[in-house]
Amino acid sequence: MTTAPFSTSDRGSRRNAATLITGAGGEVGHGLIAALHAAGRRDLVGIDIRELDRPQRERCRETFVGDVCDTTLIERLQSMFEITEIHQLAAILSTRAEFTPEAAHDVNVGGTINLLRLAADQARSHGDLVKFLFPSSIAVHGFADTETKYAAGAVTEDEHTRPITMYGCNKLYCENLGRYYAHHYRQLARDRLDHTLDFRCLRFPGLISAETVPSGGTSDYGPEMIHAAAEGKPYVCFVRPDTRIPFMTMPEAIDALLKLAAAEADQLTRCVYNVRSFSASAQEIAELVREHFPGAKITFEPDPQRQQMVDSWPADVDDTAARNDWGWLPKHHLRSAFEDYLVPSIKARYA
Ligand code: AKB
Repeated sequence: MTTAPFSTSDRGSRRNAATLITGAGGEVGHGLIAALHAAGRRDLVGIDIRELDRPQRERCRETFVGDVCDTTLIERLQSMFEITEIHQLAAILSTRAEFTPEAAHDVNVGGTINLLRLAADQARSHGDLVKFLFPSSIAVHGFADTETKYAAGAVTEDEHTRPITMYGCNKLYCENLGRYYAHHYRQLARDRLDHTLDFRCLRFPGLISAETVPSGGTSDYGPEMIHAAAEGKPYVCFVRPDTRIPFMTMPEAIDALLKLAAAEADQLTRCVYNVRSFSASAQEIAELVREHFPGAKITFEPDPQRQQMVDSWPADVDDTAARNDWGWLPKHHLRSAFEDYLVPSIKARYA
């Protein structure tokens, strides 16, 4: 745990200004902290259950090794910082959550409520809105069978939201919690605040990073396949070749978070936005991997349970609302994601 001396912020209080990032050591956390630091932000406070690596620690004003379910830690943050922005990235992803669903609920929902409460308490104490960025997921959608899935095509934010995973249930509930805290929190209390937080949410598809390898997700077959080939290792894909879901690269995901965070509130017609760069089948990804890594040994051995989870997710999502409200535009399609980002970056990583 690193600490810094108290300083008097420009509000005359004895608390440091802070942008709080939970799950700071995760895939999105790595990219987000690097991007915010590169953009000149020097108020970053990172939290993770494991100590952050040195480059991450050096990009943060302070870091804490701790659990978002730990209310003592949350109270310490309340006493130490004037928080104006929170990125609640801490989560147990869909595969890992199906082994310990109650623990996933504790982290994904209990942790998020703790941070929403912190944001509301901060708004009360320093008098400003707290901007709250929350990553949701395509896992909030649920299809009973692949025929319905493929007939639906690219779904909007409000279609087919009947998740079959604990992770998807958690994310869908937290989307509604964020809307509640932002607009209806303590609505009968005489001392309620009219505005506590500015809740903004992205529903991420499968994310593919060249810098990090995912763990605990069910869309991980995409990145796992590429990283295995780059390391010269065989890969056994746990879904069928025809399995199709939307994906985006990690840099695009980080850019989308920053763009949504920077949007003027009056641009936004909703709290929750779909984003995606391309829809791809496992076979299409495998073909591009073999094209760029000719020796790649990729086989398919579907795991029926994980297959059912991915089959319940949409083949694609409609990102029109994000394009119209705050100018989201994907940078890549499938082929350019490989040629312009994944292959050169991953080859450099494993060189
Ligand atoms: C997962 O696979 O659980 C996540 C997701 C699709 O949100 N990557």
